[in-house]
Amino acid sequence: MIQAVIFDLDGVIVSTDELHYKAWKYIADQEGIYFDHVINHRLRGVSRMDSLNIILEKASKPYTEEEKLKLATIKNDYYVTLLASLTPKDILEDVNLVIDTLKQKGIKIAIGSSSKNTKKILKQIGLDQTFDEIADGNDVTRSKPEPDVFLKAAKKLGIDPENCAVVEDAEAGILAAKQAKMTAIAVSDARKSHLADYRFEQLRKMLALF
Ligand code: B16
Ligand code: MG
Repeated sequence: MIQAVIFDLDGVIVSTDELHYKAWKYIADQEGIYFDHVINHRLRGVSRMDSLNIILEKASKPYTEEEKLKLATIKNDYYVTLLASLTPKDILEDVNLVIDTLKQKGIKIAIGSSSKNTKKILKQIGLDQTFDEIADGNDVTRSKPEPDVFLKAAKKLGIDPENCAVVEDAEAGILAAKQAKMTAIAVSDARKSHLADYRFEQLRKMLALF
């Protein structure tokens, strides 16, 4: 029986895709590296350093770990300034309805995100007091598709992974959910994943499971 739902943040609750794109594009241009929306798409759900390594696949010279850290810091500083533009209006469709309904039914809710900026983002969109627990990129060293962030969320909730469902928009997140032995609910792009247990075009359709 599903007792808790763990929501991915970026792409499920709010879309920060374009803000990540702008910030990574700034880095890529500065370094003379080709970067476009197709490459940006591969960064969904992937940690900051893993994202940088994907971008550097197109670089013409090798980068030291120190140089990489510097680039990731510049990217993040820029990205954080862009986050200031987010407001509650950016909450994605159906999110408030789904959260309210799950709460009424006594289902626990948590966030399981790769982002180290999770708390900042939730504050910007006015959902910082909404979730029972938050597990994010600051809680784990191995990012999705490893199951760590979802297992951490389940642990914080005090609920067995088998009784948790994950809502994800990225293939890496669906893989992470299945590795954690959780029910995987796919929305958006993740619906392409063969591993998902359920696929919904609209988030509200997941309420049929409760
Ligand atoms: P940060 P999610 C992920 O969030 C984003 O989808 C991904 O594009 C980003 O690289 C990652 O967070 C790390 O974000 O640089 O803020 O720590 O989809 O797991 O909620
Ligand atoms: Mg996501």
